[in-house]
Amino acid sequence: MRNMRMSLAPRRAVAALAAVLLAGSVAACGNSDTGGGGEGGNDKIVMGFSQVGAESGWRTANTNSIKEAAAEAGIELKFDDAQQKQENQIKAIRNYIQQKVDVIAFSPVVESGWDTVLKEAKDAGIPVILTDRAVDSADKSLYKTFLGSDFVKEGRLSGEWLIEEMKDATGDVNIVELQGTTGSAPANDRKQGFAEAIAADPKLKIIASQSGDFTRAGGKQVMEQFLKAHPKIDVLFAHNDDMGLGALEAITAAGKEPGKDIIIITIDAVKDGMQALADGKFNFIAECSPLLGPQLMDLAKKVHAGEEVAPRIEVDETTFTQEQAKEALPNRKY
Ligand code: GZL
Repeated sequence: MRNMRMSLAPRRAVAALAAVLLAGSVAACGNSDTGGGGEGGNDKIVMGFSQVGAESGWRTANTNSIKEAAAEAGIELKFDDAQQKQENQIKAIRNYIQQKVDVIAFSPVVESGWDTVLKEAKDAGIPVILTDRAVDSADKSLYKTFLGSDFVKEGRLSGEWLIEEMKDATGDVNIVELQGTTGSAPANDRKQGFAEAIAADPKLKIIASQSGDFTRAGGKQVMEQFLKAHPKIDVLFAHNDDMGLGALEAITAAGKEPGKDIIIITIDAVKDGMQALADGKFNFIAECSPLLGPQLMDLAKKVHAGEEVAPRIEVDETTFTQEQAKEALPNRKY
């Protein structure tokens, strides 16, 4: 068979064409979903976030902090508002698993019922970060870390202020309590911390305690019931500012002066609560910072890079009296 030798020129063209095609295919592989998570395979970290809802001023400030921090950190944020329903959070987390995000973060509306979906995320190799509220899972390997507040301390500081405030009072001091969302970590822990603190003075008595679900409407509705059922109420302890603000309407409608006839203690220190404190309608607020966004994004980058992170990271917080609120208000970020 005649030796089918090709001239050099066409061979070089063929080799050059092959090299171009090969380089192109390698580049395409290099851009595949190698680290960007989610669709498209870009190199941005993709975070799936499930938020409790939009029930309070605190939650709005928390959502703003997370969205602003994600943009600042160059993290692609998929965000879902669960409208305070656990089943919506579980659905959102399953969607994020399907979408193969790089990291999942969420604020669990209640403490229990998360093990199954968190195990699905773990089996999918997607790290989970808890923010704001905690879960009661015994298996701590189901999430990388918790970033948020010490709610027991917030309740305790509230009770300790009341002990001092009432140290010279004579006779029983009747306290009504507006609890946060039933089964949530802040409600459980704030109730515990407050009760432990006031146990030091037997004249301080909680005569009624009910959930207002962290909303203004809930606080107003339950306070109306408290006022109808109890002729002598000396103190209101509300687990957040918003329920306290709702209760203000019920108290004034009942012809009583908030901050004087009924001493009001709340938690959060959002702007509207701090204004009520400065105006003398509230008497004490224990701060609970919603500005978790920047720390959450730093943690997401560390976790995505496989770095070890502390199992629990608590945020710095303080407390406010009426005078301190007047000084702090002009500089409040939320
Ligand atoms: C506390 C947070 C609580 C706030 C409420 O970290 O979970 O939920 O205290 C909010 O205002 O609704």
